[in-house]
Amino acid sequence: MHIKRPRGWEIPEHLATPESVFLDRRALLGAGAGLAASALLGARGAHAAAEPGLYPAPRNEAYALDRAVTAEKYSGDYNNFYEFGMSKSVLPAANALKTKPWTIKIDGLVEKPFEIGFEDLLRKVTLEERLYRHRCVEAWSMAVPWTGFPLSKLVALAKPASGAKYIQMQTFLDPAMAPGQRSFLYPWPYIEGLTMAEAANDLAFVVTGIYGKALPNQFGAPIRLAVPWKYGFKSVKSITKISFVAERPKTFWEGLQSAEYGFWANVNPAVSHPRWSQATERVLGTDQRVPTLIYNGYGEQVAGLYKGLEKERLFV
Ligand SMILES: Nc1nc2c(c(=O)[nH]1)N[C@H]1C(S)=C(S)[C@@H](COP(=O)(O)O)O[C@H]1N2
Ligand SMILES: [Mo]
Repeated sequence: MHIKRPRGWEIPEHLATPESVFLDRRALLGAGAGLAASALLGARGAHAAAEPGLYPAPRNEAYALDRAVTAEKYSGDYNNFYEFGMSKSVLPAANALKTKPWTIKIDGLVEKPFEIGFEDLLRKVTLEERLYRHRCVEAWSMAVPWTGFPLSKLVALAKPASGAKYIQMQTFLDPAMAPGQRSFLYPWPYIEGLTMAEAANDLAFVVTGIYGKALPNQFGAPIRLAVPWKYGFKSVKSITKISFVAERPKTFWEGLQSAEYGFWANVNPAVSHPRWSQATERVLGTDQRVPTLIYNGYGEQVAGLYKGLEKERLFV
């Protein structure tokens, strides 16, 4: 069966962005629809009261795109989330992800280890929306409006000790909930990490929402990372533990195949993956391949992080 999909340039900009969501919301509020609003609150109960108006968050215009936003119908049903299966169609399986309650443990080289509930964490930060590119190591890409807050804010809350050199982030471990974790072929749980300098960079973003709403499960609800200058596998999903450590973390993909997936994983079109070229990328929702950019186009903000590290495998 052949389904004709609109090409990227055929999708009107207003459909490819969550603008319509914003407009609907403004219309509702603007109409002074007190009755409608309280009816909504009544219907949604405690949740609505606990998260008053977090989404959509104001957009930070400093993070602009050179391309159209990828519509959710493409990005939301083409995901990598190995905990729920090895295919791209993990959306139905990810329904099993239970995100309430959700606790994040902060430990390692910090002033005082602690645990914080996801809702409590949200009360300590200010959410903003940023348009980011995302480049998977498999050579597909998308551009999406993430909602979240700078990772540096979380680091400040954690109060790391001076001996902390890396921040390690870990996904939940629950084979009963996540069928993929029943496979012994993978070094569960999923672990990722950054240097403290990378974590302090403005671009490193803790994500709690997308398309002007809380993260749908398949995107890594309720809280994930977005480090857009690195290959997508660095952007760890559904984080339950953040550890400040002195040694470089052994990451999930390194544990699996270190020759192909390293610690740094900075995007570079000139450095091929051992099994394919990284020169171009397929943009989700289009038939187009476009040139891949060094640091995925974010070199101005991040290239300085790697001065003096030229001997490292920075681009694998
Ligand atoms: N816990 C966890 N995080 C993960 C993955 C995963 O399988 N498990 N896949 C990674 C990869 S390879 C990519 S490309 C992105 C995909 O994010 P998306 O599904 O929101 O597009 O998530 C990354 N984070
Ligand atoms: Mo990826």
